[in-house]
Amino acid sequence: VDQEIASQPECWRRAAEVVATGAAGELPQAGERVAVIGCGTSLYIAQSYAVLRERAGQGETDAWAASEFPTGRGYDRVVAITRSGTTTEVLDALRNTPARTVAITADGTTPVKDAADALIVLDFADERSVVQTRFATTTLTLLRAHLGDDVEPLCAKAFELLTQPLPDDAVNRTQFTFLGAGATVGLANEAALKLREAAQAWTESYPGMEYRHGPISITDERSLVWVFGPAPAGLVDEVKATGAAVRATDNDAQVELVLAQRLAVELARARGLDPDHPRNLERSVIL
Ligand code: F1P
Repeated sequence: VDQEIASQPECWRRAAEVVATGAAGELPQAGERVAVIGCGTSLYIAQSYAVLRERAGQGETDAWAASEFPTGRGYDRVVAITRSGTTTEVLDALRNTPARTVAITADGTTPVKDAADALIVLDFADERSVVQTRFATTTLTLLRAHLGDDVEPLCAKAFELLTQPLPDDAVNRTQFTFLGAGATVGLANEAALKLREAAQAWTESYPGMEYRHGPISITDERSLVWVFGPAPAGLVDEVKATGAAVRATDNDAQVELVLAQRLAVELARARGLDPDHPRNLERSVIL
């Protein structure tokens, strides 16, 4: 997983090339009503992209856990994210929707190739670790590049964070809460999932404003509260008053996620766990 984490800036550049060369032509057109579906990590990337696309004025965009996808709803296009291309709920949703479908996957030889109308294969971002890191962020980069985002500054910042120290004393904390807003909520969810999967850590994630409505009660001096994207006014002071450590920066949340991935790995090793093979989890969940 270390190498997979470290190779992210390079993979992001390649994703931008995929878009530049027109190979992502099946991604949604402006004005289409779009659903983005996935499970676990792939769902959280879908959540982030849905907000980005809608805020970019490209059209109504909803993210769904594939298991909850209302197949009868009138979407113009469904975008499925699935590294393995074998996840049962994703395949079922693709087979049952009347909408035009495109799947983003790491392996174009799996059942998703028949379930989706079109495929975008990011094989260069595939992974050996069960825990997803670079496939997820490379998919998000592809989608962001398609919306017109400049990928290069993200790569440069990610390179920096690959060697930066982890947040102070983070490895010794016992509770981790990730907060986001808008497009960063999905990334906060993904960071929390990384620590859960790799390190069996107690993690939570919320929209920053929602966290104030109850979840802050679990925060104390053993917690690290990590804000992805701009912090809502007053939040950092409220968290500090609990005694928790807070990390809030101006960094793009996708780049902060890289640091959170590194924390997940370090935390796993500090706890004597193998970050590549989480308890009770396989590369693909097939039901
Ligand atoms: C997604 C998934 C992840 C999980 C783990 C295994 O599958 O189940 O949610 O965290 O990494 O894969 P996929 O549909 O993207 O292959």
